[in-house]
Amino acid sequence: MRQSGLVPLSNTSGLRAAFDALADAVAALRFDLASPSRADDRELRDRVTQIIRRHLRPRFLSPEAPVAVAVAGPTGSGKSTIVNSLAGRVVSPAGVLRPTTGRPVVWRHHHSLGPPDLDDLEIDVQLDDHPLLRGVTIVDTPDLDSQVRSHRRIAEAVLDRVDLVVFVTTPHRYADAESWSVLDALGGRGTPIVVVLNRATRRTQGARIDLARLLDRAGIVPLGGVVEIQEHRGGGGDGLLARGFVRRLVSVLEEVAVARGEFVERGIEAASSQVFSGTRRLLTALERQRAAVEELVSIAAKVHDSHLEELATSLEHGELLRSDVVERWLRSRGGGPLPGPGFRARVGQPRVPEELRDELAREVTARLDAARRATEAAWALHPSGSGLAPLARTTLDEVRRTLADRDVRSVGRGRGHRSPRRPAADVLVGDPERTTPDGERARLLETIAELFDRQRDAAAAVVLARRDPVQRIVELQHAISAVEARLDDDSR
Ligand SMILES: Nc1nc2c(ncn2[C@@H]2O[C@H](COP(=O)(O)OP(=O)(O)OP(=O)(O)O)[C@@H](O)[C@H]2O)c(=O)[nH]1
Ligand SMILES: [Mg+2]
Repeated sequence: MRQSGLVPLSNTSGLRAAFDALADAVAALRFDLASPSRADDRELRDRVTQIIRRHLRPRFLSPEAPVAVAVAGPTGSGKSTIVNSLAGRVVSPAGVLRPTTGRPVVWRHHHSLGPPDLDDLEIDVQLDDHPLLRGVTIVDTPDLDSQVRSHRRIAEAVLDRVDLVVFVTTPHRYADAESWSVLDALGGRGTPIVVVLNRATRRTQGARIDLARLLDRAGIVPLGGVVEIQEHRGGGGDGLLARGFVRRLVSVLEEVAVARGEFVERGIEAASSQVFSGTRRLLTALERQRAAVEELVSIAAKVHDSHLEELATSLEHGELLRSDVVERWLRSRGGGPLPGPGFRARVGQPRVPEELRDELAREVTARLDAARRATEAAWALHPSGSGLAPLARTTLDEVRRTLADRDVRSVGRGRGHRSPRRPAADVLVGDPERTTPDGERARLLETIAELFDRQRDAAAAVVLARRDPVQRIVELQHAISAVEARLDDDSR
């Protein structure tokens, strides 16, 4: 699968269509089968879909729109203060309570359209005619690390849809794990990053050097190096930093605005790389799902096989029916011998005597039910076994009908057939005086096995109903190949 490549911005309609088809194929995945990774798999599905629909698509439609920039970082690092200071007015209220910013604030030019598409999120929009906004649109985001977990999700959704990230941290927070999991992810997909060390003082030189070292180790080359903003004391009532504090950041953003096209392309590449790696992980998750389905189906098959085997053994030993029923039947026949090899069942006459037929049906039904319950119990122990629909019971009625049907039919087939037919009765009561009527037993077992097979297939259907259809997986593979082919064609 493709990593990344140059994405030309002229004539992107074919590429856009290929990405749209990929988004549809990804969005169609259900991940209905339970699994330890299901929540993550679904989140990844939604994320990949959103990156295509809300980053790539709007960018292909508005290639000329400003570079989309997110300001992100830990709570209280001064993100909102910095955005306000760039604007020269309060566009995103800053505060002493943590966390402060709960929803993204988009600061953009009056006339700018296009990315980032945040229509599915609750946002505030601040329109302005600040000269910086001709080249960049800036989004202040909620924190990545406060108690309010939803903030991180919202911030990451924004990060997925911008071309560049201004990461704001402080000498106290720069090494936090939360920050680094985001920085590593951004670095991994190649998103350009501006790193701001806010509230720097003469005593925090060591922090700046250490931060630069950590970035270097992570393979991240921040635009303009580590941009320091000095700690200010007090300040105006509106909490804005004096111009001089953000001068360096302004000039980095102006350079970004000048090289707009390059950053837009890098944004597309980062998003594409995220889509490719995300799709790869989804395909792996589907492979895991396929394996789990196979295991669950094979559990049902094994349980049914072993129950059928037990039944066959009981039958062989003449112990399938309850002994009191058998004795009652033998007594009712006056203790006479069982119909032997000379017995000829009349055409259409069932070979299992009526008195035994009901008991046989009851016993087979009970064994089927035991197999059903054992299947459910074994499934419950499997990581993907929860949430499956309950298995339908094979009813006594169905068992009766099937046994009677085969019984009469097999005799019926004997029309004009002169050879003596062994009755099923001695198979059932297992008269030890007789030679074992193997053929007869096999015939009866075959009918019972048919009932077990039917129930086992129904169990498999319950599992298969929760799997993503094979067709969907094929569509996904085709869609990703089509995007790759497009990118290869276009970059040639
Ligand atoms: N004294 C001083 N306070 C600052 C400085 N920078 C930011 N602050 C204060 O730090 C607090 C947090 O600033 P915010 O801009 O709200 O921080 P944030 O990163 O947007 O925080 P969240 O919205 O919670 O993610 C505010 O009370 C700011 O006034 C500074 O350089 N000096
Ligand atoms: Mg804020």
